[in-house]
Amino acid sequence: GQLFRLEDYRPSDYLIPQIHLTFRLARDTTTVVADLTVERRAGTEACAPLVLDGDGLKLKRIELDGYGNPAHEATSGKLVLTNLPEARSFRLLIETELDPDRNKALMGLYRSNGVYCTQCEPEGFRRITYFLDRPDILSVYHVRIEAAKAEAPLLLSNGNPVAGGELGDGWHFAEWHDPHPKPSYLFALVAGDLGCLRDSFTTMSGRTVELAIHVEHGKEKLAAYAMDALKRSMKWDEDAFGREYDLDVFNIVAVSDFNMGAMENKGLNIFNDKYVLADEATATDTDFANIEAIIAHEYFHNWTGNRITCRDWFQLCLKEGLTVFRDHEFSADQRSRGVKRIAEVRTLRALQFPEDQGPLAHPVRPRRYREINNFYTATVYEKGSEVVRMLRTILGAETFRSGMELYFERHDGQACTIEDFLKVFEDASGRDLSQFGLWYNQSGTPNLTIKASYEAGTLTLDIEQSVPPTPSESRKRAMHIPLAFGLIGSDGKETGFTAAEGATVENGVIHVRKRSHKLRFHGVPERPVLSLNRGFSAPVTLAIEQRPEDLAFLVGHDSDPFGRWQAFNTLLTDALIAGYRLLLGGKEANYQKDIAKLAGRIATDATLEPAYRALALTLPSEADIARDIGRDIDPDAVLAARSTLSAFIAAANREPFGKLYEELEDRGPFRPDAASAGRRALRNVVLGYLARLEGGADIAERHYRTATNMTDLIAGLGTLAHEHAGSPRTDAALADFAARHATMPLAMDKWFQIQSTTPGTKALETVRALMRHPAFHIDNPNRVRALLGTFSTGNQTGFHRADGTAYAFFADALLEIDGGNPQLSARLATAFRSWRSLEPARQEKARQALVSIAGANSVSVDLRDIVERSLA
Ligand code: DPP
Ligand code: ZN
Repeated sequence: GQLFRLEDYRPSDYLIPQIHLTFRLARDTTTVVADLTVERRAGTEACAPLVLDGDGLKLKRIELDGYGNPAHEATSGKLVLTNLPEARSFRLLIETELDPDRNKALMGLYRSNGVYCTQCEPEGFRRITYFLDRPDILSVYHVRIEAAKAEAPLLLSNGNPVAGGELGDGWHFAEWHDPHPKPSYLFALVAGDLGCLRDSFTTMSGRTVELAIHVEHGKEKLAAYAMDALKRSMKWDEDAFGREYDLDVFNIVAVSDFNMGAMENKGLNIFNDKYVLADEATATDTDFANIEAIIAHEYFHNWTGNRITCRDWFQLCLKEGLTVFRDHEFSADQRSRGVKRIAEVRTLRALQFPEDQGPLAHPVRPRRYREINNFYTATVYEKGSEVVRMLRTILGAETFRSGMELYFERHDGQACTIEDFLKVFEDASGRDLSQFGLWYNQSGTPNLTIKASYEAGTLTLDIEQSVPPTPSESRKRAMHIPLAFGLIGSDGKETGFTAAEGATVENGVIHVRKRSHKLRFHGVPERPVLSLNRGFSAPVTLAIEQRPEDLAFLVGHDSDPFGRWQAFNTLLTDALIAGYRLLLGGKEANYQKDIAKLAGRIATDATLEPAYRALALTLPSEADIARDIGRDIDPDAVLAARSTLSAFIAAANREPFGKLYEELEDRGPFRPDAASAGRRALRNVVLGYLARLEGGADIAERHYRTATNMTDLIAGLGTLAHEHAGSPRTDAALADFAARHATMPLAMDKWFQIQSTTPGTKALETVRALMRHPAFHIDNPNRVRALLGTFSTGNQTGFHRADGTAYAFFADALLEIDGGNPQLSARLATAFRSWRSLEPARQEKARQALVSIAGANSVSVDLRDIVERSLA
């Protein structure tokens, strides 16, 4: 693959202000006529060739200003026109022929369950027609769709509907016009036979917008929650950001074959149905929360992404980091802010930290790529969101808001860069943000090492920052790290200080800007307990010696919910790592009574939200523990340490946990709201503990049998399957679940997922067998992710079994998937990214598997890019 470099960007010689597209849809031969108005950019020489992108295209016809066959050279990947007219502007007509049924890559035009649909971000439009397929080319689209009425009664595209009617022979047509100039990656078309849930929304200026969610017939009711989330999102964006919707209609379509979560096409969002369809019988509380977040995310893109888009794909975080930040804020407002923040941090650490600390590390705004599809990463999205959040922390909420206003005002209708984004905040605040800008340009997770000492009213913090070397960046500059903090006195209240010197301290935030600071707080009345990085104000790792009794004190007294959660999490992690080391040394893991007591106290503290308690009592995952150990990892010992701590906490809390389990039983009608979900979450965490005790299998089985919603059903089944794998009652429950959900693919995904995550060496045989199950479809990304994705990322002992056979199996599976869907195989291959942190024998076997992929015939650019960077 070619290497693309940020510094090579230059504007296109030509613009395409208008495009008129006509689709004649048929399963194997769809024709597309693109009628382009092309304009030479001022300053471009008249002899400059026009080079259009294509990908696997078949050119049927080409006309220039009405004349056939102008001077051109066409391959499936490119169309080059030369000897163009002297006039600044001309018309170009291009006809291509597509075969949507054979498109298994799910980019461009394809069919999912008989529905024609498109995915064009980032470079799928070039699989539909030859075009300047780059985000800085903004065009007004007019789209005409013709199809057989029986096959596709519903015809949708971007913008507003402007015409429609019969064509004879059972065919019909519809025309759509989108007045907002947009990049090609936001183009969308849907045609098929779908059911629909309708509603409407009145905007802040009083305009009525017709809302529709299109789903398979019979599933309309399952879109109700998504519709509600959409209306709440529209209202929230008006209230929180002053952003109003700008078309007469807003359509959402749910399809079952989709590489991403969803896509923000202008006025026509296309969703993976996993993030639309939900009711209590089919979706877990996590699914409900994800639907709410992703509906919001795609809707918010209308302003951050669509009205203001990216100049080039290096700037992807301009829309994604900002839009994730916006959807996080939305969810925080709809649910519990403290709980939401803890969940965000857990996700960031689970997905982004390992990326930043391994061979696939890249800056939030990368400077190089071979395959842009591989940069839809946790770094661009989640760390990108953290960077926006830090900006708000540094500037304050009000100045941040004026910066955003300025951004919308100054850049509406443009394709922008990160520099444009930072500039509005510099202008709004009068501050120099050049050091802060390093967050976009420098990869790696910064570390802060802090030593604290107290003497005679003065608290001294010795703060050192370092950013570890990452691929192609060995030397790092000092970053601007906003560290929110609190000093807590022995009475549990914040203690003050009279002055601080050695670093800027304002509004509860220490501004770390140099490699080292000696920060002195004067006038501190007693030795305080430190609460640092409150609310996880900066995405960094912290190394600080804190006494267990200070951490326990924070668990009970920090006014910051994240700080409380973090303190307990640190205690748990320290205990787990100590247990792991004992087990590796051939000893038994042993744990302090205090930690079990603390767990019991948190579980039963009625002043704390149940959702918070559930998060606090969830032990760090095996992957979390492995990440904190960092090197030479033996996943079997990690699992053993975790299981023994869990059993230890359970044994010490048998009674209170048992009581809590009874008290929390849901007796009323199902409600998906955050508070109800929090109670279910706490009860299911407690179930996990109780299941470790004698009689645990009975409880889990009863939980499964009496469940009245998917959340509880899955909790019961998962506990049975993971703690009592292979037992007759587990097999019976799995068979029962499959029989009840055979016609519900999203529920069956969970069935695959539960089995692929059963710990231990046997899982490989299970996964192999499930790949031959009639319900396993290698073309369906959700199913592949449920079985193989979960196995590789969610089953540490199964995937990393010591003999390396799971790696070899997985490598073969990746190559098979790669033949149809390279984007999916490449994404799955990232499961190998932390291979160098394993113990040496496993490392070697993982390396061999990667090498075997690299050496295979016909590996896609996507997969090769991941494998080669992982090996580098
Ligand atoms: N559809 C993906 C998202 O919204 C890519 N834009 O994040
Ligand atoms: Zn997005």
